[in-house]
Amino acid sequence: MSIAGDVTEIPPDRFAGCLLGLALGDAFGAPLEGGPLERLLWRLIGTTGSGLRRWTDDTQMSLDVAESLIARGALDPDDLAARFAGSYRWSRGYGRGAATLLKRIARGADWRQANRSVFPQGSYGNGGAMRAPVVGLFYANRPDELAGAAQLSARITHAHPLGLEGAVLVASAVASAAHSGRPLAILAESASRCTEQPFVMRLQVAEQMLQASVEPGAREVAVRLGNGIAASESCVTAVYIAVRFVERSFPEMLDFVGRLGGDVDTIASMSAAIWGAARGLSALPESLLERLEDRERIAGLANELALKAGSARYSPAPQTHQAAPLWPPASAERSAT
Ligand code: R7I
Ligand code: MG
Ligand code: MG
Repeated sequence: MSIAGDVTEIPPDRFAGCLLGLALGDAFGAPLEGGPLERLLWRLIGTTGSGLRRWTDDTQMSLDVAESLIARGALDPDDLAARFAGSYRWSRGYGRGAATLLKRIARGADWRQANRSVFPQGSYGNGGAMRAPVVGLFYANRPDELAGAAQLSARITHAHPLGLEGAVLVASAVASAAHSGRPLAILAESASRCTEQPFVMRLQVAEQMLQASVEPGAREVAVRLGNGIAASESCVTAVYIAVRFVERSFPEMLDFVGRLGGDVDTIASMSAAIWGAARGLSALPESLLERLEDRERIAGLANELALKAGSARYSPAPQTHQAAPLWPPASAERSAT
């Protein structure tokens, strides 16, 4: 249930499913990302000394968000910016613009200026969206704060309206998945938050694809919904794939994302975070988890985040009528942010 004001407990298993799903999608998608040079590089640096699959910036920044929320109890952009900058390592494969501006923040720049110092309108890359699942989980029981928190978490590095929109979409999809896990509800509830045109149009295409009698192949999905590094080229794709595969197995979903090409690690990590929020840790394959870098650390953070989200939970005002919308309308959200 995700009715605004109706607070339901989200089991810790779903927090762990989301965070570990995200890391698995990232770590197992990374070898398939990019052109021949990037793949060669990842073959050299894509495993830890003990042979585990390394994850990339998608997971690193998500862990930064989790640690910041646990430490601060709410989205604190200054704390988060400092963590992003402190965690930056080139070997995690950050986007070029993000790498430049994180190094500027590490040297003392204020994120409020740095976030437009590479691209004048801010980045429209998917780097804000790829870490938004953590925000979606944490704010899942506070739907009136969720979009604002997702935007703020993205704005530190991705101030462009399309970069922000991707974060809102992915955070909303995770919140909906953690509550109900019902496929079409995930799509409808997250779509109701979107107003930017490339997203709105693609969400309509995604809905049609989900209702069609014949499922499109990976190539068609890549062409019609996108498989690129821009938020508008990858976030709807990830939500569509999570919804399509939420009642099937995790490896089937990863296999499909691998065949999309393009920004595979990020589309896989966002899809897998939504899938994991709906299905929980117990549905993730042990055969993949046992090969993942830092599995125990991620599981521990998920548990701490669940505890913190529970204690910071929204207390609804007494309801005077039962006709509340599933989520607050997007216009109300945006005017509050
Ligand atoms: O979005 P970002 O953090 O990158 C995330 C991606 C994921 O796939 C990760 O797995 C990692 O591989 O990188 O990094 P940004 O540098 O902010 O954006 C990514 C790219 O989008 C940039 O390097 C640009 O190529 C492009 N881009 C833009 N190009 C022109 N004008 C983003 N914003 C703009 C823009 O405003
Ligand atoms: Mg990456
Ligand atoms: Mg990527």
